[in-house]
Amino acid sequence: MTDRMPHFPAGFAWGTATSSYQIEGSPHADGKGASIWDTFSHRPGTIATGETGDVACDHYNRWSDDLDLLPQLGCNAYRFSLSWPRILPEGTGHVESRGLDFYDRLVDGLLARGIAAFPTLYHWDLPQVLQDAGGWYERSTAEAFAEYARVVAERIGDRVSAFVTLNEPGIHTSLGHVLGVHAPGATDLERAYWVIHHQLLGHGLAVRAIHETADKPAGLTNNLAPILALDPSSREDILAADRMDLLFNRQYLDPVLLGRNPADVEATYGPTALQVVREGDAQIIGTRMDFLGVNYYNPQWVTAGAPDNPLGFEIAPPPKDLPRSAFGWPVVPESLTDLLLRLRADYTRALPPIYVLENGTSWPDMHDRFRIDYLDAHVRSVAHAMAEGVDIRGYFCWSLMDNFEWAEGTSQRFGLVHVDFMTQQRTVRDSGRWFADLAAGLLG
Ligand code: IFM
Repeated sequence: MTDRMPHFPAGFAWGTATSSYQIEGSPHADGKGASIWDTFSHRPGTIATGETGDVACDHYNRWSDDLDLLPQLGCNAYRFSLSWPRILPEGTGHVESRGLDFYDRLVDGLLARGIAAFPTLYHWDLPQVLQDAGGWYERSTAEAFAEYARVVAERIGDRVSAFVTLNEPGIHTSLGHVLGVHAPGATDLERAYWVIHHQLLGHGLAVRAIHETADKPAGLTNNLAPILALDPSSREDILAADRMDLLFNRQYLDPVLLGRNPADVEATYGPTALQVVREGDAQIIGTRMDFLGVNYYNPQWVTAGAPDNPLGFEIAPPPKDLPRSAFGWPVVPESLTDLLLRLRADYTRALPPIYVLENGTSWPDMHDRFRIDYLDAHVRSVAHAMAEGVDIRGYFCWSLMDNFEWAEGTSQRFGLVHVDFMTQQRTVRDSGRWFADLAAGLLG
C-alpha cells in the first residue's frame, strides 16, 4: 500500500486482544476450578493437534513480560478476558481471592505502562460445575454470570476503561452448542435458542451490575459478518442469505440494541423454544449498552441448499479468486466498511459507539507481509466508515501473540508477536512493528 493512512482522532484506542484460556495455562494454579474448555480439550479427538490449553502461552506466569510487549506494539489499550473459574471455582459463592489478585495485578500492570484496560468477562470458559448443572441451557447460569460480574466490577472496576460482557455469543452457540466442535461439545439445534437467550440475559444483568457497582461503560462484542448470496440474481439464494443473517447477526443485535427479537425468530425456533423467555427479560437484555463491540474476520457466502435442509441455507465456499489466510479464510476488507455502515443504517439512534474489538488473520511467518496487508486494508475500511459518520472509538487486533486457537490448537497463528511454544520465546513480527507505526500515526 502506498497511499497514506487516513488520520485517526486523538484518543482513538489502538489495542490488541487475547483471552484467558487461549493464553494463560496453569489450569490448577491458585485454587482455579475447571472450565468447560479444560474438560473439552482433554477429550481425545477434540483438538486437531492433540494439544490442550494446559500451558498455552504460560501467560499466568509470564504476564508481566507480556505486558511489556504492548508499548512495543504502540498499544494504548489491551483487551483480555478473565477466567470465571479462577475467580469463582464453583461458579457462584466462594470467591477465590488469589484468582482475583491475578487480574488485579494485571490491571495495575497495564496502568503502570499507560495502557487502558478492556476486560472481557466471558470468553467461553464457563466453570465446569455450572455446565454440569445445565450450563447456558439454564437461567441460573445467567444469574450466576451477574454475580460474577459484580464480584469483578467491585474489585477492578475503579481502574478499567470498559467492560466487555460476552465475547461472540454467536460463535459460542454455533460451534459449542450446535456443531459440537468447541466446548462444551453439544450438538443440540433444538435448544440453541435457550443458549442464546440465557447468554443475552446474563449480558443484560451484567451490564446492570457493572453500572451499579462501578459506573463504567459496558457492552458485548459479537462476531458479525455480511452474509452474501452466492448467486445474487437467485431469489432462493437471497432468501437463504437473509435466513443466515438472522442467525448470525440479527438474533443477537436486535435484542441488545432494540430490546426485542427480530420478527422471524419465533418462526425459526417455534413457540416451545421461546418458553424460556420470561416477562421482563427483553427489557433486561435491552439494557442500554455504552458501546457495541464488532469482531470481524470475513463475510460468509450462502446458497439455498437442499430443500430439506433444516437451516434453510447452506454455507458456500468463497469465490476462488480471493486471497486467503493460512486458515483458508477469505480476505475481503471492504465488507468491514459495509458491515459498519449497515449497523448504522439499521439501528440508527439505538446504535451506541462502536469498538472493533477483534480483527486479524492467521499467518505463520515472522516477515508477515500478508498480515500487514490484511491489517492495513481493514484499518482503512474502518477509517472509511468513520469518514461516512460511523462513531468508532477503537481498533483491536486479534491477537497480541500466537496462542491456543481452540479446536486448531497452536497450528493457527494470529499474533503480532510470534510465540515459540517449545521455549515460550516471544518475538515481535514485522506486523508488530508496522502496528506500532500505525498507532503512532507514522503511516499517515
Ligand atoms: O481466536 C478467536 C477468538 O477467541 C474469538 N474470535 C476469533 C478468533 C480467531 O478465530
